[in-house]
Amino acid sequence: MRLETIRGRDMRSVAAAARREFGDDAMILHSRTTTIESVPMIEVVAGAAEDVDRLRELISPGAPPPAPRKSARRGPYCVALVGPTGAGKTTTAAKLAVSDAAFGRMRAGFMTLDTYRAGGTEQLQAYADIAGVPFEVVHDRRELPSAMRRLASCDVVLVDTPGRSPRRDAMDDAWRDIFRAIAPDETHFVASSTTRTEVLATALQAENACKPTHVLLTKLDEVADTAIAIEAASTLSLPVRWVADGQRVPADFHMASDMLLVGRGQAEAVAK
Ligand SMILES: Nc1nc2c(ncn2[C@@H]2O[C@H](COP(=O)(O)OP(=O)(O)O)[C@@H](O)[C@H]2O)c(=O)[nH]1
Ligand SMILES: [Mg+2]
Repeated sequence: MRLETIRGRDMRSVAAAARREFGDDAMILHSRTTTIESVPMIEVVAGAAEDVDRLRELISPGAPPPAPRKSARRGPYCVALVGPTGAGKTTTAAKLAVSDAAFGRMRAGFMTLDTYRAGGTEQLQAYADIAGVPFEVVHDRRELPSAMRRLASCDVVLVDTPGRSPRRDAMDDAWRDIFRAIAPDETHFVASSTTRTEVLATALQAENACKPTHVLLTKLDEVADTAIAIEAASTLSLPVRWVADGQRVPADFHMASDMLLVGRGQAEAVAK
């Protein structure tokens, strides 16, 4: 799949350039205004129609964040975050708990399995205190049932994890054992947009055992070119519901479709 970032003075000229590049069925996935040496410019990410359609499916909001399936048996809806250390999992968990783009008015709770890294629990505890969100630390599988009972009044539980340790060791096995017992309803592979796509693909493979259901791209603010994030979504081939573009909780958190796609009508009008 090939996408191109095309810049020009106005939409007409970038659309013409997109058609030269991809033929008459060129489509525009994303557009924004930018300035280059103080000159206002339109920047678009364009591709062939079939590629753009496939990406739209991956990035479309799809079903809204699911209604919690609360029952005595199932308990709160569990959304887990996995992925490399430093990708933004803990910050994103905090955003998910309080952002309107996530679960709206649903009552969220935190659970962390990040118990052996220095500062692992404190970071999320601090967010929990500020937001008034219940917080549970689980060191061991045997602690899980009681932690879940204490979170039973929540609609959704956000599960933070340590990320893969460089060596796959006993610590790694310990949290993965708890993770399997939780069996989250959704598992988002949290990935920094600044990481090269090949490296992300390997990191995703390393998390296979956690069965990721989505990709959540962070640090969009640190990439100059949105096409990079869009290509990462394409390579990882999992749906992308949410993205993050900064450190502010929860302001820098959005629906992926709002950040990465232009409206379909607009895209088609542009491509004509
Ligand atoms: N620029 C930027 N920084 C972020 C973003 N998300 C998280 N961070 C920062 O990245 C660093 C690591 O985040 P953290 O949540 O601790 O990552 P974790 O190890 O995956 O839990 C922190 O300094 C965060 O403030 C983002 O979207 N943009
Ligand atoms: Mg963390």
